[in-house]
Amino acid sequence: MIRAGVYVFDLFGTLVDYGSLRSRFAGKVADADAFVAAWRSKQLQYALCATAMDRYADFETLTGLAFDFAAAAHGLAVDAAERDAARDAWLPAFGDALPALEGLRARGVRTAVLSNGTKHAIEAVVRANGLAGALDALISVEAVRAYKPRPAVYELATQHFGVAAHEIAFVSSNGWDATGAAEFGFRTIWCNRGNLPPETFGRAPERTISTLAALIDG
Ligand code: LAC
Repeated sequence: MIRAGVYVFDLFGTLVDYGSLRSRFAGKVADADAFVAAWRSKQLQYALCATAMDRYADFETLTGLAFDFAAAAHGLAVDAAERDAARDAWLPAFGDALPALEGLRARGVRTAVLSNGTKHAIEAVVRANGLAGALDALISVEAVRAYKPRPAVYELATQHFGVAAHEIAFVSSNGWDATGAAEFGFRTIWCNRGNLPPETFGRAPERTISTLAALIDG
């Protein structure tokens, strides 16, 4: 395991599972997997655009706008109430999340979430999944009104814990997020849940794992 006193986690896709949304749209669109992938991809694109354009809107707002785009692209007619319900749907934690957090804490490691989500959304999903007791801090990008991989976002974690970047291990299932964190100076672990090829742009992660269980090996 990477020896670091602080482990910081991405939230959506890393600790909690977007995949659960696929069943919500099965039968409503021709290809629910493609619809959810398009939604997620547009959500991240809007977050990157908001950061590049210095035109911040919170992640829930961008998620709703991305839903509208993906729905139009996939021929899904939605009303606003249905869109908001999908946007705010409960996302379950991956089964490996709580044991990994608890395992790290048992080794004296401090743990945190650093997410694009609003503080309100992060708290809600962490609490609903019973993860709150295993996390020392919930850090939202809201404080800097920009999104990962802007360095100022990763800096929120070093500021919070009062440590240097190389004293933090950062865990994300998003390759681009792991790259951004590595560029910032974190010791970075890419949890390659999707069995994807490695990113080809930017600094490579120090370690690649396929589930969070591997975090507490060794
Ligand atoms: C987050 C998204 C990027 O939780 O997964 O920050």
